[in-house]
Amino acid sequence: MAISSFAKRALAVAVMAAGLSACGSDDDTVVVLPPDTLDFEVTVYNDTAAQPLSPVVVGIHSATMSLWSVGLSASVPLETMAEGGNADDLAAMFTDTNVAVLGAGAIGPGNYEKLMISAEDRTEMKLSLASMMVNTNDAFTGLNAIDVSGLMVGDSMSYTLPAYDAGTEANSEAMGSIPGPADGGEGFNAARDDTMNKVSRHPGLVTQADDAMSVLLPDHRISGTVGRVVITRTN
Ligand SMILES: [Ca+2]
Ligand SMILES: [Ca+2]
Repeated sequence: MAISSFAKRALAVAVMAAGLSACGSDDDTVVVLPPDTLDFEVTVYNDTAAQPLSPVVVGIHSATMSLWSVGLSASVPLETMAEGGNADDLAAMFTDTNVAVLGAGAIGPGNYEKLMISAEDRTEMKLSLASMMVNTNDAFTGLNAIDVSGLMVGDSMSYTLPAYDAGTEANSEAMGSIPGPADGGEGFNAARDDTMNKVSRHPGLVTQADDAMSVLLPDHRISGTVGRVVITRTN
């Protein structure tokens, strides 16, 4: 039976204390246990009708790191992912003991992908995830700093995926402005022509039923949640 991360930390402290108490005697050996690595399986489900999800970035990080904050302007790496679907720069934000993995490819409507990620055991273990709905200007989804430090081996946590607006590109859904298969238009553009310039829950897509300039059809709409994530600790 596996020992919980908390129990291992307590054991490490006890061993260290025993080592320290031995100082001054003939036996001054201090035992330092190597950091444990925790393994997680992260399954991402796309529940939309017609919105492929761009290759997902999943990371585990400290409490001081955050990929975005609702109400604040998006970072350039988030803007890059939310407008064009490329999460490489977001993944590069995970440095030192913060780790990230990228999905193998886009996740189509009704499909899912399992990603494996391992991270050094520590007190703060936050899991974040991000992906673009590619038939949009700058709509994305994800999880922001979910605490996985207390998850036991074999246990799972499930979350629904909300739709966010990066606030970095106007929601015209016009021809030439959407990188996904509904349009094949532009992805990332460094200009910020969305008057909000802040991350928010997505207000809803403009379709041809709303505005003849839009290239989107009713199936492209996103309402409520766009998918689910199941996080399972495997080791
Ligand atoms: Ca927008
Ligand atoms: Ca932009």
